[in-house]
Amino acid sequence: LHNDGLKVGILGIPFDKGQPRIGVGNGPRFIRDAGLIKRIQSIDKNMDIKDYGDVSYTVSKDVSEEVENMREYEHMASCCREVSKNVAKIINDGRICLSLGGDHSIGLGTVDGHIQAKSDNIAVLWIDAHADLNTNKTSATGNVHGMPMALLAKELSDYWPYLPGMDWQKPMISLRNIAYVGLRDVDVYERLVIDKLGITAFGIEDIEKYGIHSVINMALEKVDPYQNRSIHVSYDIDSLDALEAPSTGTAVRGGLTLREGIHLMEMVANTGRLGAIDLVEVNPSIGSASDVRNTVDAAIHIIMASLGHKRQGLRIKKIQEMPLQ
Ligand code: B3U
Ligand code: MN
Ligand code: MN
Repeated sequence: LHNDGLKVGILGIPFDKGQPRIGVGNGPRFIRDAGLIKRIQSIDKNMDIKDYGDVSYTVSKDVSEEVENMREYEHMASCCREVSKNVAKIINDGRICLSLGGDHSIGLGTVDGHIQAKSDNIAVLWIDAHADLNTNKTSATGNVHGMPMALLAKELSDYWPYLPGMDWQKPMISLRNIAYVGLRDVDVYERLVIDKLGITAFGIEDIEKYGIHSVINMALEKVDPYQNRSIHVSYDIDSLDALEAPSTGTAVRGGLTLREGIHLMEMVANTGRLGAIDLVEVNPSIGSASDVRNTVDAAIHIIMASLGHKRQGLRIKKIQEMPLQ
């Protein structure tokens, strides 16, 4: 029998201006250099993997205006426009799009591209310690990596001023189609919005209470009730505990274990409807060499689980290779 295998497209997005720390732009290089493609290929030799390289952008004239309390706005807007085009193209090529960040502001571009390619029929799991749901009026930092969800949400479009050079971006996703998992560092206004709009949100205490398996089942039931949507997982590495993934800009203790992160990705892989994954906020300039190694390795494990790698705890390795009696 001919096995076609998954088709995957890799997109590097070395963008670091959504937050103040240098280094996060090197995430794609470190993840690739740790053998990403070889390790993905080891899941299934029939998997068709194509590396589309890194996104580049120039700040165009129409984005040169500043927007209040959005640092490096013109860079984020210009970069995300390119990201969106590239992600849409990769998905239209029939591939699962794996985007390597970069900081999480690029989630605006990746989700937008996925929406364009799948004409709105997508569900988003935002796996993060943070809600990334600030507008420029509520943000205490002005860092745009704390804003992509608010830019994407239909329900919040009235809370933004006119954003020059963002006409390509339609806040098209309804907050009903998104679910948070792993929250534990949420700002006051973000909390208010989550409560007021009834956004599906599983904090770290819910994972404690119900376990990751039930939490993901509940989340998928909410955002993809008819099991017909293309699933977008935007995975912020800081969802993991700071001990598991220390090399990230805003590490928070008390997070997901790597095992929980892997399990949730295995569950998404099992749906057969994964359309796009973002793996963001790996910052190789933070921590020791072994911190960086652990963080990059955690990222690769998460990615592998999303692409069908199965842990072998109770499984016999390759049943078809065992001699028949
Ligand atoms: N909510 C804060 C902090 C933050 C958001 N995302 C990260 N940190 N990684 C903010 O700046 O909006
Ligand atoms: Mn984030
Ligand atoms: Mn985060």
